[in-house]
Amino acid sequence: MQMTMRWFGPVEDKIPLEHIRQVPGVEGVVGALYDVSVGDVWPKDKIKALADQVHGAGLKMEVIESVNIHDDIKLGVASRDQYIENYKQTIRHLAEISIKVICYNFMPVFDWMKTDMNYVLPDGSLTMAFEKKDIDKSLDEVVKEVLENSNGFALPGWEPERLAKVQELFAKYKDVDDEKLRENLVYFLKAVIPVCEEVGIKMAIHPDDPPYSIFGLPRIIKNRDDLDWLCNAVDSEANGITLCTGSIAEEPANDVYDILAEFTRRKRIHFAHVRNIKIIKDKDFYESAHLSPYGSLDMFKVMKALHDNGFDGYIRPDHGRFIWGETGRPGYGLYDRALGANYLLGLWEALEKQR
Ligand SMILES: [Mn+2]
Repeated sequence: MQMTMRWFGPVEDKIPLEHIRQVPGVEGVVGALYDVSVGDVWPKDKIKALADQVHGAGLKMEVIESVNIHDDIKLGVASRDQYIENYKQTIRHLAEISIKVICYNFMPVFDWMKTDMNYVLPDGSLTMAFEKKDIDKSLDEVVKEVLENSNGFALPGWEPERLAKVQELFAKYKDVDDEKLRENLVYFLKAVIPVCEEVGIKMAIHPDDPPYSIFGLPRIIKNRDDLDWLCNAVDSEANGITLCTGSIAEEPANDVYDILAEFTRRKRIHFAHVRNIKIIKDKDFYESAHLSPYGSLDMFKVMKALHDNGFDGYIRPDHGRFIWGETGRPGYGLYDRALGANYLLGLWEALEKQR
């Protein structure tokens, strides 16, 4: 198991690599290029420059989050073939710089959705929350609120230039239902997985966040059966999963521990996002501190499901709250993610020593 933290690069992230290096037990960062348009080939020299910088700080970079999928691939229009060729080239470039895992998602329009970016907890810390009443507003209103409450930081998957045309994007997806989206994902995977096998990279799909339809958009990676379908659609270890405990748990009917155990056993979980969420009522929730008593998930059971089934992939504490006066990109402060990483490492050490 390799503990990592996400890092948004020298321009986008105000947290220095040197600080991440000082978090005990964190061996690497999960990186990405943020100055390449979605759909374009990632130039090898830019990937190498990023990797060199990370390595220079004494950290590894073996996971990319994310190489985003162009909408034309999700929509299944003719121009997708060129974008898929570009994606294959990016995979080859990443492999040459020793990348092992590519996290991606196949969600139309939004990579994730929260309704409150500065939800205040009883201890005064700030976190992200999702409340259904706030999503029943108009689409434009919801998008505007999220973008305005990002503390001035670009939000991953919420590129303002893309979301400025959100109504246009929605119109394009009007004829894409779950079935069509599944076909388009399989078309993409059948093209890229052979390249991954050849160069030794694993794809790892992030589940839908939240794992149910919002604004009438199709959703296909929501639960155990969807993950089973994905694994069978292209039966290769290179066709894997980023298991995000928070996203999966946002649907209370999902059994997070069983899902973790099954897909770890099946060797398909290459990357784990481990965070806790607190269900407020029905499907409303906020992202809590990582410790079990603060959320609705039992984090010992989460780590045990990974550990006891032979997990040897990458893990990161996913999001954190803002504490000790820190501000920045919502979910990605240093302090609470560092606390989360160390709590998870503590649970792991106990599991290892009890073996
Ligand atoms: Mn996640």
